[in-house]
Amino acid sequence: MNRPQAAAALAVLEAHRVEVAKKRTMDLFAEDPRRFQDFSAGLDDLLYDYSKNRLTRATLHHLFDLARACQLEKRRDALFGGEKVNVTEKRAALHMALRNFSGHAIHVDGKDVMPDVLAERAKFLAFAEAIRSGRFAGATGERFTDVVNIGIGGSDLGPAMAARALSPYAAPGLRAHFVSNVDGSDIADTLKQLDPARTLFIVSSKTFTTQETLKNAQSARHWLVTALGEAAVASHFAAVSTRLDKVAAFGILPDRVFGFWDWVGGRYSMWSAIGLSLAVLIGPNHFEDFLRGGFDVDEHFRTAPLAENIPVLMGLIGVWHRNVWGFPAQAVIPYDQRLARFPAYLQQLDMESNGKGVQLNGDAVTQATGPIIFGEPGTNGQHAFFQLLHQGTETTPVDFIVAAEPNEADPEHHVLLFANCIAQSEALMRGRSLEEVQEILRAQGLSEAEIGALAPHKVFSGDRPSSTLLYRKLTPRTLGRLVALYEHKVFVQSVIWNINPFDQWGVELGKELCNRLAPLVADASVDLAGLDGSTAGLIAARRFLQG
Ligand code: G6Q
Repeated sequence: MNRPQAAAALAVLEAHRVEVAKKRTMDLFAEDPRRFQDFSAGLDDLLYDYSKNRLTRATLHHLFDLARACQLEKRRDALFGGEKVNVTEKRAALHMALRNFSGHAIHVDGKDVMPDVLAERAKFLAFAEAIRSGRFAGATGERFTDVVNIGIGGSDLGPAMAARALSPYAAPGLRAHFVSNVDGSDIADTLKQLDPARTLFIVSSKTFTTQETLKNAQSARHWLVTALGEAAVASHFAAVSTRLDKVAAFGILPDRVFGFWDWVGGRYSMWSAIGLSLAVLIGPNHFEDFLRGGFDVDEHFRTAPLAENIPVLMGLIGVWHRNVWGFPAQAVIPYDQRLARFPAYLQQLDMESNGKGVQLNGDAVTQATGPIIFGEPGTNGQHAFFQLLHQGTETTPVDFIVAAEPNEADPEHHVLLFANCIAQSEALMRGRSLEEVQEILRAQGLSEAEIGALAPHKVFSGDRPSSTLLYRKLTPRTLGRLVALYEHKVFVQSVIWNINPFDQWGVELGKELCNRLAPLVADASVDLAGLDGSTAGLIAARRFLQG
């Protein structure tokens, strides 16, 4: 860190870690009967419990000092104030305007964007309703039963994650599908299940230049035209893009093209018309509830004091783990099967935003930045990679995410699900010492020789940190809150690290090289001279294998 105050605050935290490390987390609970109450924060029916992390009141105090040294509140206000916080692309990052229910103006370059936001939202939600009601039908007059979103990255992961999460809110008889990969098997496997007469395609691409999306859209168009003729394109295609000129060239009718703005980053765009497939599936009212969940968190993030501010706490505790303890990864484990795609969604949100090595001024960072994010739903993960979480040589902090109430009617499943979730966080914290293991094995009647051989394998170090996000039920509003909490957590960390979370230059080089290599892959007669040995060798091997 080359910002002196921030570096000083971080140095205080590093010294403080030595003190904290002298105590076990279990002892912190034993010494402080109020630890759960004091190390948790709430937002309506959502609770963030961070008491099982290895930290004390002094830790939080030092973390808030770090936040102040990095001018977190000023930077947050600049974000909400529409300043061009995305410095490398000279843009604001105002996805919050898409879920602004305050009635107040939000300015970008001196212009209130809210009238356009509300008009565009009304337009795409009216279209969603027309599809749902059957008012807009297919070319043969049949009602749409299947909606296929064609998009990738930020134009896919959010709506795909949310469509699964909110499936209990879907209209009966409507299915949403998501095609993203340029691998032809993705679209082929999807189309196999569909009847062209009842299928609506939504081509979602901010730039409308993305190779994968354009290729998939062309294949979908060909499939439709083969079955129903060229004229059917008008009623079976819609698009979401900021490039209306490029969409028109594809043959999609202007009144079926829904826009958004360059101040909405791709991975922050599910609140815009990029959420159209979700809006068709769950309907305008539920979609607005989802937006309201995002707004709840914006208000909380903007106004709650640092000590009660959930995204601030999440971000700073992440910094404590990443920079002071040196933990390289962060697991996110939803004990909610319908959040199965939430870790993948967060992978993009977090790793594309904070996987950076350069500060805002172009200097190299001097501390670690974004952790590796991974996860799978519990309880499945328990039977797979949790071994490493409990006994591996790296400590991996975990976010557990769980509802108090299921969407399903069967309460017995949920008792087991919830018990598993809290058992895992307890086990990670509590651990099991060698003495405890020896005692258990003795009670089981093992010989001392057997105990000596087996006991070390059954020891758990404990003190493995975790936080739990508990909410009443996975509703559209809850999902909106979860997504916005993580968005702002990522922002908080970017401020501490002094990096730009809103650009993604790291994805460009591969795209550029692909464009150069594709003609060499396509045409076996092209000479491979000038390529590195491995790249040339792999193309040659493919040519050979293809005969
Ligand atoms: C997200 C990224 C990226 C983007 C995709 C799709 O923040 O910019 O994931 O969303 O590359 O881009 P288009 O929407 O332009 O097709």
